[in-house]
Amino acid sequence: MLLLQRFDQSLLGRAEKPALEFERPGAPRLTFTFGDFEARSNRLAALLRQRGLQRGDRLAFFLQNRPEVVDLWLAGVKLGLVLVPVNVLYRERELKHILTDSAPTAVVTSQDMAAFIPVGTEIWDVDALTAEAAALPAERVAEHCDLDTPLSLIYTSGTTGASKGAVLTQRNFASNGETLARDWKFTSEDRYLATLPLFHVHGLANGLHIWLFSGCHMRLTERFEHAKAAEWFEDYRPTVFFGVPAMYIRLLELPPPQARAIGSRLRLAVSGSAPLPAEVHEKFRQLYGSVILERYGMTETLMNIGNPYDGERRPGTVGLPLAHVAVRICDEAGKDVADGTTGEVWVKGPNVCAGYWRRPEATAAAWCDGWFRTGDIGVRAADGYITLQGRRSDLIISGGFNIYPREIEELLLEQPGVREATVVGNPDPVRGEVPVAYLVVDSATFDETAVNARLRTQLASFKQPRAFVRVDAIPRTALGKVQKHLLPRFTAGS
Ligand code: MLC
Ligand code: AMP
Repeated sequence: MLLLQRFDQSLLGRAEKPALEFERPGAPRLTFTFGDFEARSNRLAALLRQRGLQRGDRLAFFLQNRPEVVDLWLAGVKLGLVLVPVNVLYRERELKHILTDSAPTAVVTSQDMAAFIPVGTEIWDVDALTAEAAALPAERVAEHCDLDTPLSLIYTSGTTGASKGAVLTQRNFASNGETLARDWKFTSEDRYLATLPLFHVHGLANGLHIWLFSGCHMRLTERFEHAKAAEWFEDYRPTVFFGVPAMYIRLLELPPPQARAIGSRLRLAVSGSAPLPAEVHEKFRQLYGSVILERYGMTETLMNIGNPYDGERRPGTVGLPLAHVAVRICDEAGKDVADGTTGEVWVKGPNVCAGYWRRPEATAAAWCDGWFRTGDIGVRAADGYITLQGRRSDLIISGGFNIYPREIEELLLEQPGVREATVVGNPDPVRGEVPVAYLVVDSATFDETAVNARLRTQLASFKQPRAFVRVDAIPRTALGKVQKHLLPRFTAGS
């Protein structure tokens, strides 16, 4: 079934049903039916067409979570556009790269965020767009699309090099959403508390699509705020919650009676995007009486592997391959390793993206005989459960956001007085890891405050090194490769 036909089961089939409520600090709660989204996205599609957008054209959005992201997504599906979601925390350097590489017709953003967008980019204000669209007819506007029609370019660094756009097709979103809505037993009666950002695939491909496929109810928040979480859970009474480990760690702070009451209404709590410590899994079970379902996904493949809905949700593991996903654990030569032996996780299935945007070499390097090499290292137990053990690259994951040390290292090396720089992930109790920079500097010219300030304007806040550790030399192998494990251990205050 085509993606739009699948959406139509809610957009047309449940037109009168309450679909979404939206919370934003200091503003009244907004509510929408599925029929509202059908009409809003038709009007928006008509406007985008008037502005000259055609099938295959890119349209970026740089927005916090808000209902207009749903409008854009639906209008994009209807017109066969390629939407480029951009992390709201990205700053000059990241934005410039993504916008140059994807070459969108325009970037849709809000007034408060427009100033971050590089000069020379066509900027469309989201409120102005919505107001203008409201005057257009609500009749369905749609182009013919099939499942191979690209729907989104989502930027990820993959295992190496500059950030690349993964070309995700309508099939990728359709197959993943359909499998999850079924396997996680979603019904139109479910209440989904959506706090994950819609600019990354966990919240977008899993959350948004399961909601549209099942016709359940969603409360969308602008972002996750741990100070508000208790209030949201109490007030909305969700049956389903998706989060990253940092969110679950925050939720452990709630008083036991309140946690127990929330847990009694929650039929499914899903964690992913970073490793969930087994101890958090256990503490959450004790406190909430709910066993977290840990799952594993990535931008290029959407979701791959997950613990079962029915059956054992084994702490520390990511569970079993999804119904439509084939998984191999391979050695360096691409041969399958035996169960119990560590190797790289390779995947194949309708969830895997079509390749990297305009980067045939990177695509050729990441695929082998139709299998996508994830770069994640894992091991399969005899009963099929897979445990992730790390990455081939030195990726840092902070609060579920990915950080490629090289990007920060390159920027540091451009700073006056920095002779050598290397960035590593330091353990953090809430975010899992935070970046720390080790520098060899020329003390006469290096100015830490100025470097810090410069990095803030260039990079997302989560990539900002939490400390600059000055060392006499960066340990290297005879071939010059940095030996990060030999760096002196950093502890706060050291
Ligand atoms: C986070 N911050 C935001 C923000 N989200 N700022 C503005 N808008 C947002 N939407 C910033 C804060 O300003 C702060 O900056 C820092 O992030 C942490 O914020 P916090 O309030 O202290 O939150 P904390 O309790 O630490 O939790 C952080 C978090 C955030 C969980 C809210 O890390 C987050 O939203 N993570 C989700 C990432 C995600 O969706 N990943 C999926 C990738 S897809 P400062 O300056 O203090 O650092 C994927 C594949 C897959 O990986 O399928 O799994
Ligand atoms: P992204 O590029 O943002 O899509 O991030 C994908 C990466 O997040 C994967 O390649 C994994 O390294 C990591 N990841 C996702 N889910 C999990 C999980 N449950 N446990 C450990 N790592 C995870």
